[in-house]
Amino acid sequence: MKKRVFSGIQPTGTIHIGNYLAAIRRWVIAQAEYESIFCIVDLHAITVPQEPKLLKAKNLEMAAILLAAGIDPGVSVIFVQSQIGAHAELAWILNCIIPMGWMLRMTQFKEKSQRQKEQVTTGLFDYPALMAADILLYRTNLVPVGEDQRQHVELARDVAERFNSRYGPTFELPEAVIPEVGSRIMGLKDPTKKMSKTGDEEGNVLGVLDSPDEIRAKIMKAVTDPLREIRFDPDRPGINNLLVIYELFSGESRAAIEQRFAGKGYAQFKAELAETVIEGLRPLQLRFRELMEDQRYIGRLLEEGAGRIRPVAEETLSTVKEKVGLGLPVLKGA
Ligand code: ATP
Ligand code: LTN
Repeated sequence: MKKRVFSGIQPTGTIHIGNYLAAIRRWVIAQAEYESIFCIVDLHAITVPQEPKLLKAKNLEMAAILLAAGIDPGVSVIFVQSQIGAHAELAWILNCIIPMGWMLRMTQFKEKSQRQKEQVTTGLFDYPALMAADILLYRTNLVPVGEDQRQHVELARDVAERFNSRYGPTFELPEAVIPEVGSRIMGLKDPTKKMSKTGDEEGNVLGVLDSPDEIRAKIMKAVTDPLREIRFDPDRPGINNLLVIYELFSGESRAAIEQRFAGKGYAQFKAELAETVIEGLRPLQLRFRELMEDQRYIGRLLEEGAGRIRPVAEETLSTVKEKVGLGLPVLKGA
């Protein structure tokens, strides 16, 4: 039997090249080999305040980006999380078996809650339980994500083990699949922190829908260092990040890249990087614009996607409820 892949992305902020290189582009490759399900996680998005109309529009835009990137709805399932009620319901049940201590260790919550200006919600704290529900509902084997999600996928695995040992074999144990290169694309302005969809200043984030001029301007202004030597070196976060981006968009080897730019200046490297990124994103951007002309088509695909896998989610949920003892016993009488 084919292994099953599941992953999710929040319909918020600017979809950036970190999301694209570490997640979306790898999902496109995964779908050829694995049975794949990709989820637009709007219930995760509302863990921080969202403008209601914009959130709906973002669900649609995110679907269009996934399709434009090459997710094939004839092969994979794409759907919006809130359209399948079982996610929230399973998350509640998992809440009741996840020790608080496990949740308190989640580093993303610590970072996000420190950065956030508004009041931090219980939902933001509980985010990993909902993510575990997403993964476990579909008997997922592999979860392709960026480095920042490793701890959450491990939590999902721990929850599955705990449930299985308490109630008998129920869930598959999921495994994170994280790329060796590009699992953490850094900000252009602050290359010591990951590029982020939300809360990053303009110029730090390279959006997959950015125009060629925006891409050129942002890359030319990206922070480097005074060493003027174009070489992969994790101790030089600015230039290293730009080289990793070049490597992933060009598909060239590190040796070839270093050779190509030996003795050249940062300005020339940046100019070539910008053109490589522009070319790399061009097909996606063209297809995106076409798709957005027919929003009904995208809506239908999302409905169909949810319709196709809802039975899987519901079956898992009803097994879980049965094992936990929710609902009524077998009734005697007429
Ligand atoms: P936010 O920063 O608002 O939390 P995000 O940029 O992390 O958003 P998500 O929707 O949370 O975006 O993530 C979607 C996928 O992109 C996840 O698999 C995540 O690991 C990956 N990802 C996010 N940021 C980066 C990055 N800078 N480099 C590589 N992968 C990333
Ligand atoms: N938390 C993830 C998005 C996400 C996800 C998932 C990823 C929600 N549910 C299930 C993989 C599997 C993030 O990228 N911030």
